[in-house]
Amino acid sequence: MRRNRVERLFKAAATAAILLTTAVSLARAEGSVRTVELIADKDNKFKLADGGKGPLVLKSGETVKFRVRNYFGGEKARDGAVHSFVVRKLRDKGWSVRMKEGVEEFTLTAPPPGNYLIECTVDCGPGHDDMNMKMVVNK
Ligand SMILES: [Cu+2]
Repeated sequence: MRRNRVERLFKAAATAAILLTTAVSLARAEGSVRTVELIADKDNKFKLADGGKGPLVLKSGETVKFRVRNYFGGEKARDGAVHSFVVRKLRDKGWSVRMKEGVEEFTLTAPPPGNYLIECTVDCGPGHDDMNMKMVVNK
């Protein structure tokens, strides 16, 4: 009888410890991801969340969760994309995302240090040819 209760208590404690460890590691994983908010605006310009024109500054190797608010700028592609988010040099690493109206989220890894250019490749309307934002990646 008494032994059963001790065993049960021990099991409960072990379960609690596992849950706690899981919660801590989840919190840690989330803490290492940086969220960057951008606007692909209706005037066909990329803007930082505060409306600034950039550059966007990242740290090489960091995990970046992009949250882009997309607004229709006069023209959209057949697939419904109103803008895209493309770094030509990094296309094969996932830096090529077509975006529809509303919020698009995607997670990427910051590349080696250097200067890059984020471009829109969708014919989005007036000003499209200059729709880009400089991106500086530091060590
Ligand atoms: Cu465009």
